[in-house]
Amino acid sequence: MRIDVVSIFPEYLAPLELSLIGKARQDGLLDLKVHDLRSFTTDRHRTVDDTPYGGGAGMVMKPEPWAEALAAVGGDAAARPVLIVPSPAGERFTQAMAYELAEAPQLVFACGRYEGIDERVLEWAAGHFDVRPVSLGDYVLNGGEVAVLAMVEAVGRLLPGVVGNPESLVEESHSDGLLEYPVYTKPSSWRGRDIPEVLLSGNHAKIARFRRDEQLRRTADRRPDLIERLAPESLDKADRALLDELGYDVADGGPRRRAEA
Ligand code: 6GU
Repeated sequence: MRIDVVSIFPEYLAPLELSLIGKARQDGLLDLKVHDLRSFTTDRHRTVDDTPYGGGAGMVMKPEPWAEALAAVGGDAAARPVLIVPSPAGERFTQAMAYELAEAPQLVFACGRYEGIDERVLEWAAGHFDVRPVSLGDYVLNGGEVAVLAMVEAVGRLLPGVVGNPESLVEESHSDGLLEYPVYTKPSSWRGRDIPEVLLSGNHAKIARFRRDEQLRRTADRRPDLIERLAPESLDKADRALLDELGYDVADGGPRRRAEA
C-alpha cells in the first residue's frame, strides 16, 4: 500500500518510523511518504492560511497550496485513491473503516490545522479522489496529525505481513462487535489475587465460554451502545441468557436494554 501524508508539521509524523509501522516500511510492505504543505506554496512567506470569509475566529487553510500538494501526491486518479481529511466534523473512524481502507491501493491524508481547509478543495478533490472527512471521536484536536498517527497504525497493522501472527487480529476488541476479554499471565497468584480458575482447567470449551461471558459483561458495562448493535444471529443460547441477566431483552431487532423497574 502507498500512503502519503501532507502536513505543515512533517516532524509530527516521525513516530511512523518506529515499531510495527516503521518495520513495515523497512520491509517494503508500506510505501509511506510525508510531505510539507509549505513546499507547495509560491510566495516568499510560504503562506498556508488566511482569514475566514464571513468573519469569525481563527484562520482557514488556503486552497492553492492544497491543490498543488494533492495534485502532486495523488497518483493515479483512475485508481481512485482515498483522500482522508481528519476533522472533528468527519464521519467516525471505526475498525470496520480500518478494514475497508486497508483494501485501497493508496491513501492520502490531508492534515488541516487552524479552523480547517477551504471547502472548495474537498469539492475539487472529489474529481480525483474518494474524499472521506473522518473523525476519531467527539473531541477536538489542534490538527489532523495525531489522528493520522492513530489511523495509519490502525490500517497499517491490517496489511498482509505487518502483524506477525494474524490470529491476534481475530480475537481483539471490536473484531466481533464486542470489547476484548481480560487477559492474565504468570504468576497465577499475585498480591493476593488469583487468576480465574477456569483458565487453568485445560477445558477449551469452558475457557471459550468464560471469555465470551467476560466480553459481554465488559461491553454491557463500558459500551452498552455496542450491545444494542449486536446482530441477533450472532448470539447463542448462553449469550442470550447472560444478556437477560444483564438487563437486555433479545428480540428479532437485537438486544434492547429493559426499562429500569
Ligand atoms: Cl480526525 N481531527 C481533529 N482535528 N480533531 C479531531 C479528530 C480529527 N478526531 C477527533 N477530534
